[in-house]
Amino acid sequence: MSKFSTSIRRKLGFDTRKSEYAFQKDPRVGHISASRVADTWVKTTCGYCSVGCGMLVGVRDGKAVTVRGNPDHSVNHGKLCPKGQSEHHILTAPGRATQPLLRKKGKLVPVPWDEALDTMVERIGSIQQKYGNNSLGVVGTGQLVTEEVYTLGKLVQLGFRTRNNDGNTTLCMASAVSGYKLSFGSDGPPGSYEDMEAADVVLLIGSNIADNHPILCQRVERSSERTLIVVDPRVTKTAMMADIHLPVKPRSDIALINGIAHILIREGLIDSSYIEQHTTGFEEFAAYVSTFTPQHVAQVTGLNEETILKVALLYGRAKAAFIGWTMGVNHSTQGAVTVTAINNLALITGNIGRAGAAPFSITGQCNAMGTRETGFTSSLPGYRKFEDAAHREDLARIWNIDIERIPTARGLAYPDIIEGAVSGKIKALWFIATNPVVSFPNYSVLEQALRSVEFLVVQDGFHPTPTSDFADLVLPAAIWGEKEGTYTNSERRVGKVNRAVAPPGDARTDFDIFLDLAARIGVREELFPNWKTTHDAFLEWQRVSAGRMCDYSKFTWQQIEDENGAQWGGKRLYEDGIFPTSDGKARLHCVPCDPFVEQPNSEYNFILNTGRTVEHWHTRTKTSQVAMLESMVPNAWLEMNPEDAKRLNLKSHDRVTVTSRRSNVKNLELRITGIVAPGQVFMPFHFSESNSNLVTLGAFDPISREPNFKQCAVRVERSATH
Ligand SMILES: Nc1nc2c(c(=O)[nH]1)N[C@H]1C(S)=C(S)[C@@H](COP(=O)(O)OP(=O)(O)OC[C@H]3O[C@@H](n4cnc5c(=O)[nH]c(N)nc54)[C@H](O)[C@@H]3O)O[C@H]1N2
Ligand SMILES: Nc1nc2c(c(=O)[nH]1)N[C@H]1C(S)=C(S)[C@@H](COP(=O)(O)OP(=O)(O)OC[C@H]3O[C@@H](n4cnc5c(=O)[nH]c(N)nc54)[C@H](O)[C@@H]3O)O[C@H]1N2
Ligand code: SF4
Ligand SMILES: [Mo]
Repeated sequence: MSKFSTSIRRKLGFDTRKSEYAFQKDPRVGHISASRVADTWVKTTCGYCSVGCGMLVGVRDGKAVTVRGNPDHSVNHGKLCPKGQSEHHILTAPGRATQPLLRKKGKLVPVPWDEALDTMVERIGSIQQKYGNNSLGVVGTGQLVTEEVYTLGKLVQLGFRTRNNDGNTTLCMASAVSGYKLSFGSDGPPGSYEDMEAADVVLLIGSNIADNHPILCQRVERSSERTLIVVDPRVTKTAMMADIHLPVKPRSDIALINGIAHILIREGLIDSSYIEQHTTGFEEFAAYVSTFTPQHVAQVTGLNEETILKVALLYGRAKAAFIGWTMGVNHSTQGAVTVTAINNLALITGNIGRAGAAPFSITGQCNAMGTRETGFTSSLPGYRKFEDAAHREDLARIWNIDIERIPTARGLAYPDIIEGAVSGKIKALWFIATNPVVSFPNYSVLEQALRSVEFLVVQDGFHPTPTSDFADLVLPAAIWGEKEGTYTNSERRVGKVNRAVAPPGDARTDFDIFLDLAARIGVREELFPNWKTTHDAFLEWQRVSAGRMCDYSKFTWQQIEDENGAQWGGKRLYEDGIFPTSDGKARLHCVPCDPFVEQPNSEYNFILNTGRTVEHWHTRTKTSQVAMLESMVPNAWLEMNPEDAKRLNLKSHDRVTVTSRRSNVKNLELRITGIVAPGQVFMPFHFSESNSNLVTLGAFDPISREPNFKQCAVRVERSATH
């Protein structure tokens, strides 16, 4: 447990010995009840989003009683958003899972750990014996510490010997990963947060940072030195902050980006020497985008030609331009190629590898990056490739195992694991720190999968959850605040995560559960020799990542703790313009703009968009337990434009039903607002009781396998009154 330094204590305005007294007198703090006065402060990193804010958890009598932003942390300079600010409340929430539960005669009943894990090993073993090793599907998460993700990958692929290992990150960042690989030859966000401040043009595409990465907003505060352009069909809070908002028609982004490239080439606003030295495919690309005339682009996007021209000129004339994107880009059947289109823009203008200049995926979960780097899912640990024999040899040597043990191709991606369960290929499922009943698209297929498998394990910090209700075995896990390791944020900053309190009841860390399972299947000594703590996993991961792009061998746990994080790869990648491709050059891609899959028609006449709000986190296992957050947004809603509401004769707060070809969601509170354009509606996906994924579409990007969460066709009616 690390106590925070005297300098921080002084900055926070209280004396080391008399902290209670000083806190209460601090006018910024107001009155603090004695029960919230900490006796110890534990330095850590926020466990919600990928911004990666540094924080201090105040502990008193073994309980987390308060949280403060770490004033010395370069990411947040002491600030926290409402979720971070109330994070300690989740640790003692009544919904925590505290004991293993095994389904007996149809009911989940408490069992000791030994029985739980023996049963798991026995059931999975007999299923694998009967149907083959790959009949086990495992779905992990971007919410474990890196050391746990690394351990899980080895355990699943080398211990349980199934290739069908993926994570909820395929619902999230997979398109960014695929797009980076297609353009640059490797994953890895090239820039840093400070590039947002240094840029004179910041273009955010499908990214609502005001709700979802609030602490990044201070980086793009209004300034005469910088133009903020936001591309989003909705007038989000982020769009309201912008100098220019481009309310594109849903999924017309590729046309806009190609159109900007066309104007840049036409106007000579490109960096010919960068193109010549560091890219391939320019001639073909230039010919391809020449058909994306402003006139054509205006028609596809719904923007006017002057605006398109203005934005292109701003981008082209910028000394340094930054493009950030999030789920408005990734959540699409064309997600991966949209990312390459974004990368094209950066490459032809040389806006990469310089201060203020980067194409930059803003990630989602606190440790989505850690899973990408260590993951044994869509690639081998350390951004290595399954298909590269030299990479497999590397790992076999470090792990001291036979190279034949390492698969030569990735297994099924998450959506294909689910389809596999429906078709009978997958017979056992193990979910770790993810809640697919609320988060996976097209619920009815997911439900079929959960009901079809012979054994379902759900390992979660909370119970019941909509998914753990289906489980044959529930494993109670420690969560953020109860374990030690690292998270890596969007800007590749590895931050230290510390244990402030003990987990409740019999809950154990995911790491302990993994090692215990390894012992029970007889691979602990072979795969995890002498490992006791997550630090042992970190030490091995340092060796595995050494010399790779995501090199963790350059810093120790202590260093990242003391220095409030360290960025692997430094501030920015590709400063030398050399890319990890066969010829060292980045690839320009010709990207067609196809209409999204399920277009509205006369019966399903609205386009449904789904997403987030600042107060809630995903499926609300955590934030529904925090009174302040839950009371601010207690229920789901549907946003509709006044024009449509008038036509349908609906009033604000009416209860409405949203129906797609798959199912419906009833009794949503109607919000009539100009935030959404006519013909479009929006609902949050946070609420299991009004589950947006009952109606969303099971359509996936052919490259990244990411779902098209952001558009499907629905109709809206007043809900029947009972
Ligand atoms: N408060 C809060 N913060 C979070 C999370 C949370 O649950 N709650 N989750 C975290 C995670 S895991 C993630 S991935 C991030 C997600 O962060 P964001 O991607 O910012 O979140 P979303 O609301 O899913 O979608 C962003 C925007 O995409 C827009 N969009 C929809 N269709 C299109 C389109 O065709 N083109 C364009 N250009 N835009 C479109 C939507 O209107 C929406 O405003 O947030 C992280 N931060
Ligand atoms: N319609 C629609 N659907 C979406 C999206 C959308 O925009 N629209 N967004 C998608 C995106 S980007 C994402 S990232 C996913 C997120 O979807 P999920 O991964 O399902 O979301 P969470 O609610 O974060 O689920 C994490 C689970 O892990 C548990 N947990 C937390 N910490 C720990 C831990 O340390 N150990 C263990 N074992 N359990 C823990 C929590 O209690 C929770 O049940 O949703 C996707 N689904
Ligand atoms: S912005 Fe993200 S990392 Fe920072 S406090 Fe909020 S949820 Fe936590
Ligand atoms: Mo996400």
